[in-house]
Amino acid sequence: MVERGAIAEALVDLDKKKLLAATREAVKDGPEASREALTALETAMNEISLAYNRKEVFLPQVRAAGDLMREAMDLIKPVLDAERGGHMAGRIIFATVKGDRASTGKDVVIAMMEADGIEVIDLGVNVSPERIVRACVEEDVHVMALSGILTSSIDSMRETVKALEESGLRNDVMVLVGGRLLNDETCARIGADAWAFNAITSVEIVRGWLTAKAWERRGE
Ligand code: B12
Repeated sequence: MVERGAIAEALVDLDKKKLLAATREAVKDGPEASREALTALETAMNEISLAYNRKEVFLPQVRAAGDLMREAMDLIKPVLDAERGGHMAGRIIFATVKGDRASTGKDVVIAMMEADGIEVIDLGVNVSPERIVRACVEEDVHVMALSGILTSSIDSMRETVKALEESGLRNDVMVLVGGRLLNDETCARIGADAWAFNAITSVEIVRGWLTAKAWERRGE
């Protein structure tokens, strides 16, 4: 069994040695324990960003925790890749929208999706609507996931969906938006199909869309 507490605690304490040791332990226990370790990393990362809001930690600590989280995820990924044996449930595009440079939330959601067998084309941060739409065409994907944690990102998400509409592809592409600052009202304003604020819900939504080929069933 993974000591989920040990992983979260080590990340919160920025204790690299302890974090990597606890992650290696989890990885040794196999895919299930590795998935639990990913969830522990996400929970701890969210806790750290909330502690920042309460002014209990400062930006350099949040950034250092993000870097440590990525190092731990690098240990977990090969175990989950090996479990899947190359079989992927489908491919999606993922990007942090124009004007927003946040990568930590995006990276943890992507790791969770990949752990579930979803192939993710990560376009990075601060990505323009045109580039995101072009990638959908070039990669022939039917799901687009947009990340943003700034209030201004809501407008960027709206612009991205508009660009999709203008390209004539809106009905062929399901749009998921996240983070934390979104809700039903902003999701509707953006024109997205769904929103989520954590990795587990994101994975459930996207897996459901891929399995049902949701873009073919619009209006049914
Ligand atoms: C770290 C950080 C930064 C770092 C980001 C580094 C990096 N590589 O990511 C840096 C230093 C670049 C930064 C810059 C700025 N930041 Co900043 N930043 C933060 C901070 C402290 C933590 C964010 C974080 O990493 N959280 C941890 C991750 C795991 O959580 P998350 O991002 O929310 O992701 C989760 C969910 O949202 C969701 N999710 C995320 N993406 C997606 C996508 C999909 C599709 C789905 C379904 C779900 C999903 O799942 C994730 C996992 O659970 C937040 C404060 C906070 N409490 O969030 C401020 C915060 C976001 N920043 C803020 C601001 C103002 C800025 C700056 C404008 C500051 C400035 N004046 O320069 C700049 C903007 C730069 C830019 N253009 O992007 C404000 C935003 C206010 C607002 N409402 O607009 C915040 C809220 C701080 C505050 N309280 O004022 N920031």
